[in-house]
Amino acid sequence: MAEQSAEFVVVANRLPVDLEKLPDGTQRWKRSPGGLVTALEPMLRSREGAWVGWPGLADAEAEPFVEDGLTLHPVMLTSKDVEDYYEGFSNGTLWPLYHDVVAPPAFHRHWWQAYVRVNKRFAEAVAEVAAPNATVWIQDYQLQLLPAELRVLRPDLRIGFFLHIPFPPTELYQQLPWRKEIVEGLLGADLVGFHTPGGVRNFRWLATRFTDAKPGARNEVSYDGRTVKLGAFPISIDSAQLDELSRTPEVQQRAKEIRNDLGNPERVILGVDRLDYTKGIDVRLRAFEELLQEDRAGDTVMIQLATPSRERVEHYQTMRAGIEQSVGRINGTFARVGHPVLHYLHQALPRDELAAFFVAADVMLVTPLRDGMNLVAKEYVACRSDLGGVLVLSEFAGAAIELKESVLVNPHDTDGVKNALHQALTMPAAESRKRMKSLRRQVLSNDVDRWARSFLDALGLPS
Ligand code: ADQ
Repeated sequence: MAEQSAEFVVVANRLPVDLEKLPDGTQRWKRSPGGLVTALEPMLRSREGAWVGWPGLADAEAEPFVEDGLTLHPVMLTSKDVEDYYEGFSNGTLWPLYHDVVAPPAFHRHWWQAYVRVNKRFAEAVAEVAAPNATVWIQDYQLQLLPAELRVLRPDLRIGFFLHIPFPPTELYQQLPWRKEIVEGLLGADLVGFHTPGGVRNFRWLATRFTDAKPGARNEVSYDGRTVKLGAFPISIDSAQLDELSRTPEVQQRAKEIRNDLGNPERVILGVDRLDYTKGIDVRLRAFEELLQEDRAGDTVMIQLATPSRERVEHYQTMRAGIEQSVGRINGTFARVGHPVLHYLHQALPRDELAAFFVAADVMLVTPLRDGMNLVAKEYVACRSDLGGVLVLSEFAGAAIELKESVLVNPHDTDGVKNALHQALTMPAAESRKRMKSLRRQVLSNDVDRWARSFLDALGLPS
């Protein structure tokens, strides 16, 4: 593709393809599917669009290439960049800070310098591919300086930014030594999107407090002679596709096999997460353990599926050790030979297998201490066309605003989670069906396409 010719550009830390190094030293591309890719791919392809991002392999070289009308434009990172920009500032500073400091964020100047350096590199890459007056949509917390950097290089572009994680309460955000720079970075966009109205409020307050931005109409600020729009755009999933997958005879059969393999217990509880300290996996293990101790769990088996995540970051190593210790303790106390009460799989599962677990579970436990949205909660609902199952959901997940008919819990209140779990395990079918029906109405009518469309409409990209 010629330079500066993409009319629509998506920028994310990661490309939707991974670069892999084979044992013989050669490299190859591998697709890494995800909700965002599914939602944006048709739009990108029909507009001869481009996706700019890191292909996931440090110290590598790769050239841009075109696949089915979509240009994939790699931005390269050295091992030092990965250590300081990605594992350091993104995941050791911003991630815990933006999740209500549930783990202490670390502030290191050399991490910050790497964040600035890499954001500038992304800006140069986007400036190379975007056509005159093109629309650029930047994704997430790793690239918060990019809107302003890009505006300096290419004032002709229309720039949108969406944050996939929570934007924290103002007092917490103010701990950040580079708070002003990041707010100014985001104000380089024409539209800044969050999952919830709370994120909009926090950002708006900080923008007027720490920069020259002036409050404008309700969801706007004026800054640097421009109007910056702010908005809440709760993300969703490819609901119809998951609904369809979950109804297939293969998935239904596999769900039966799973229950059979568990010894056909009366009730199955499920947790599905990236292994992350924000997800409150420890919270739900504690609630289940106490129910077992009090002999209130009945004939119940729990499954926790956890995708390996950020395994080189220290907090993740200690958290994993803690969870695995709890799993051992709970089974050590309550299992019988051949019948664990708790199954823990530290593995990423294929989509159809995951759908079968959702179909097999009577109670879905989603208990993050903080979560931007939480797609797992929506995926569970999409898989329950039988109207079976009860969703227990943390009030601190963005999804709680929309999924009001779930059993809402405060994950900091162990008794509360325990009682909610008990309520879910013993809920009369008429009540749980009614709740699931209303949850499904929400999830099936608000899918990820609608999310993308509403953001791009607000940004002014014609359909
Ligand atoms: P995440 O923190 O990754 O996303 P989430 O929204 O729950 O959290 O998405 C996780 C995804 O991984 C889901 O699609 C889930 O099915 C999948 N997954 C988890 N465990 C798995 C396993 N063992 N095997 C296979 N798949 C597994 C961030 C924010 C969220 C926000 C999303 C989207 O932290 O708050 O909802 O981005 O904006």
